[in-house]
Amino acid sequence: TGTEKQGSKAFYVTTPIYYVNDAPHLGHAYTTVAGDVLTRWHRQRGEKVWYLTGTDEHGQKIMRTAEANGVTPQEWCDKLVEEAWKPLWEHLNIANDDFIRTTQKRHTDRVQEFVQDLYDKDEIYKGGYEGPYCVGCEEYKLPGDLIEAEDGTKLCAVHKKPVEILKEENYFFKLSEYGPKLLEFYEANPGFIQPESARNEVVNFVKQGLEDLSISRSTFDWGVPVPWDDKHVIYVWIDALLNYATAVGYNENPAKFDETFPANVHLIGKDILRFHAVIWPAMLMAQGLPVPGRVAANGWLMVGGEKMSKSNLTGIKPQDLTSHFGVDAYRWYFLRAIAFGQDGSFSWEDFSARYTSELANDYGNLASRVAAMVGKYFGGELPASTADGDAEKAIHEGLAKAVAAADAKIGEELDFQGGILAIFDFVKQVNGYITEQEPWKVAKDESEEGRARLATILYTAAESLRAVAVLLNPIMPETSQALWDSLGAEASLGALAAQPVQSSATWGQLPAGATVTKGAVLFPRLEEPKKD
Ligand code: ME8
Repeated sequence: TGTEKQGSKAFYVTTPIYYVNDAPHLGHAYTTVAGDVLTRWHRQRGEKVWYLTGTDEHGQKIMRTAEANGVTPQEWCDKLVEEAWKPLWEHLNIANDDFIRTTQKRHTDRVQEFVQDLYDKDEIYKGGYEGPYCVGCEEYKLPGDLIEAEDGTKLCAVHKKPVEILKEENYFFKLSEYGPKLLEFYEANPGFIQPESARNEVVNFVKQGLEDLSISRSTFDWGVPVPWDDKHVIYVWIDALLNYATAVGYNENPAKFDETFPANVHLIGKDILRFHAVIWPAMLMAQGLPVPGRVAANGWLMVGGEKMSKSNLTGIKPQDLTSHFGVDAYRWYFLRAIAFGQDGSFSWEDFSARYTSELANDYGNLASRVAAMVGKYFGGELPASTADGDAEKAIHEGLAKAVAAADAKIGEELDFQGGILAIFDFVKQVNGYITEQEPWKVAKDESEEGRARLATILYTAAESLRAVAVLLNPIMPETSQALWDSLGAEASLGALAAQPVQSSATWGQLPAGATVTKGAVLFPRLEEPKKD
């Protein structure tokens, strides 16, 4: 599949580069957290990974926002990037390797070279275009992309705002010539577009025939100048898509470029599917560059039945949720609650209910009970397991199953929900094991046999938690570390992030004698419940 790494190539993951007309919201954080989990998962497979995010800073939308705020576009972008975007990714523990801004020279120079090269190859010509344009999308719209207001005004179906009729003399990329090649490519690479519904949408769109693409604008100047005609700036989407190449050394650092490009996974929202699954591969084909392994579209986070957007936020910021539930629970919740690729709604009630039952009760309580019992019955020194029976074998098997399922689902299929469920099914199994084995009763039997039985039960539970800490580390790194510390695992096994997921089911890694302590409560009881 496209997500496998080849040879010495790094596993390269990207998010969209976000428009900085406003601060990030839950929707942006959703895609970025998903990318971070995928990144950490592959790192924990021992792979070399490169995770890129950044900001899209050119175009009319940004220019108008800056004007409305009485500053230059560059000043606006600098402020938003430093005060809103970067701090949120830091707050959410996003482990990106680079942050590209499209106003950086390392980007703009390379964009000019790329476009000049296409011009020299006769892939670009001068022509005219007139049509409805949505500034929100920064895109000329086709008739099928429009809806009609009650008074007959044509609206963009995404933004529900009037489109503007734009007439320009522009440069065009011969996109129409790439239809057959793209269809052939989709056919040969069925995993290229995920999910299936997105793939079907793109295939149908391309089958209808592609029009050439206007790749320059001459009615405003906030963009990268067209190198052979400085009355034009390069269309913001051409500029933006190229970030995936310029950030990893296109035309600048061949060694870095070869070991990184193309992306194994471009994570995007389904609103920008055509750009990534049609225009971007066509641009690369035109240059003879390799096309990405996969374009994975997440669904929309909805509020009140509408796509959550900058103008439709209902006032909930990522920080409002992290201050109530904590950063780890936040990272976990959206991937757990929504099947990746499907739309999903957020509600305080659902988050609170899942937090309490799955994180605090199932996971957090298990961790604290086991540590408390090792403390109470064995003075905090992990006993050896000497009396494994059928119940223990069932746990070993359950763990092996959970690891295989989680690795396939998260690492390969980008089915984050399925992977998380597989891990939590195992957590439930361990809870069931303790309930059945009743160690508090076994503890009353002070015979040698009784002690051996108690030791085996507690070792089995602690060793299970050792694996759970490893498996959940990509999703909830802070709580996994706290659990790792509480199990005293670092002393014998080393750093948590260095534990390979593939071998996490190998039984017996936590040595007898490990110092188990009752650490901080992983998921504290929530403050008074919040309501929508
Ligand atoms: O489109 N639900 O930037 P953008 C889920 N600059 N995901 C959402 C979302 C929601 N309600 N709202 C936003 C752009 N997203 C371009 C991208 S890439 C070369 C250029 C996420 O600021 C989702 O990933 O409008 C979506 O694709 C992205 O934010 C759009 O961010």
